[in-house]
Amino acid sequence: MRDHTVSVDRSTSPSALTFAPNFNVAVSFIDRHLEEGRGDKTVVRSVAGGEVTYAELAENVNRAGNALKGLGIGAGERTLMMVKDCPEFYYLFWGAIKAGVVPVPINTLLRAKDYRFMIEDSGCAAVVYSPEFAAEVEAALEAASRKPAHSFRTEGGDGALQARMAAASAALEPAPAKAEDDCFWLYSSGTTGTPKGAVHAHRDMVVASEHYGARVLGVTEDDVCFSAAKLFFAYGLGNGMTFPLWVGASAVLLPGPPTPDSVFAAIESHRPTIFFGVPTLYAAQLKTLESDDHDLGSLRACVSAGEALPADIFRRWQAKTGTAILDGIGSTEALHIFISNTLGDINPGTSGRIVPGYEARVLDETGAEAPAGESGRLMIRGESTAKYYWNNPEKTAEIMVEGWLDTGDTYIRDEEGYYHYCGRNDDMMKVGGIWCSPFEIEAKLIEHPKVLEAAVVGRADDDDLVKPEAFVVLNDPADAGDATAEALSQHCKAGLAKYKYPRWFKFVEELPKTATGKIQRYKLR
Ligand code: 3UK
Repeated sequence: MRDHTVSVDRSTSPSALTFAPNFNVAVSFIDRHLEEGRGDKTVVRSVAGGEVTYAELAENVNRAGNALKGLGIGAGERTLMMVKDCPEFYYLFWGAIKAGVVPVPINTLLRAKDYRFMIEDSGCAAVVYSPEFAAEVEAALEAASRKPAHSFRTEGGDGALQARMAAASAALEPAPAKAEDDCFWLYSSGTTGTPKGAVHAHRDMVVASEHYGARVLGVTEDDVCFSAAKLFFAYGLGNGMTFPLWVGASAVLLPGPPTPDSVFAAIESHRPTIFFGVPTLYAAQLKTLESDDHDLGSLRACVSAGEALPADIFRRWQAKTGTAILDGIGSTEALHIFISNTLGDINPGTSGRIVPGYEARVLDETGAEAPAGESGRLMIRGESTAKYYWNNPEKTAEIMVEGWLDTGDTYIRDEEGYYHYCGRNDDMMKVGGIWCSPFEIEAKLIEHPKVLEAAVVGRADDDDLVKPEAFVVLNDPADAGDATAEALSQHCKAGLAKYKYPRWFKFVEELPKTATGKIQRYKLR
């Protein structure tokens, strides 16, 4: 087999994948398209304006890779990316991989404190960021005890990525690699709330793009993918980049925040065929559709993940738009969706059935497989799962057990093989599809001078979607009331990522606790 190629046999389900012994995945996703004659085809359409062809993409990937190499960033060193959804995300991510550097896309909604942790934990050689995130990223760089040798913006003057790319060579040989070698990381904050770098191999994006993208969604060259979920999430990375690149399709990129209006406008002007959202956004879009009409006629499928899609939202969306929403569960560690509804097999209110190429087990408390209809801990296995957590052998041993991944979710598999989501095994919650740690919000509340103690739990809103609710013990009970609730809400909004502030406050005299003083959040839910 030629270097850097993967053979795909679709005569079986799942597809059989065979990787060349020397396999740098950037060649399959980027350079292959020039050989296959797609050089002049548009690969990226940015809502901010501008289109990129496959030939331009390949050249810019080489330039970005050379820019990193030119700085002396060596094989296996990390480059953190706080980059909005724009062509430079593609250039930097693939340029790094092609040059043997490990890109680490980071959630751009976070704050300096979170970035500081990731900078120190990763021991990165470089941090590259969009100007929009400069205040939080630069504050983190300032505070970090272990600083990267290089930090620069994607755009805006000398020293920015764009300028460095312009000065770099347009030719780059792929760094040697094996399909199982470390390729990129994604930070996940499931389970404990402390971010953990999940280390993914070169083959992982191929596996997820083939098993779920090409086979379940049937993404082809003719599709135009649009993900409201950003590229820095594993979900968005697949939807808005690797799925289209795997089959030679194209992607629409929205650099700003995905609001119902910005998303509808992008769909109407760029006419994607597949749309990827999260339940909270679908609920907000449905509200907008009550008063405004929008043309969603280009869509052949909609996808939802990140948290469970309530059956009611599925039904209202289908009634209003004529298009089904396929709910599927994925994770950062698995890279993408491993249990899903499909266009030919939809069971609203469930996560669907296992994606061919993955295996699932539901385990009871004793570790034995639970019978159909009974709930247990969901474990999954597949070829796209992360190899280990960076710097965290304890969590690796706890969550990645003999090739199986402990999802931290409770599920029921029914007689027909549909998986029903029953909640998390820990106190973590998903808000708008994004991790939210009760501990972090509690710590922020306790900083406020009026607060003695706080406990945060998830509570379902009118759309059946979970948002944080705070139970607060005040130093002076006489302060209880709307004014204090508003002050605490502002305090949280100022110090935490925006989506994390409590939507409801309850002032209580004390919190339920165990004998050892641990808050019993389940009693508050
Ligand atoms: C929860 C769901 C019910 C569940 C993700 C698609 O969400 C993704 O990754 P994360 O690491 O979180 C994983 C956890 O989120 N979850 C995700 N989807 C669903 N719960 N129904 C769903 N459909 O707790 C899971 O363990 O942020 C989603 C593709 C790639 C991803 N990384």
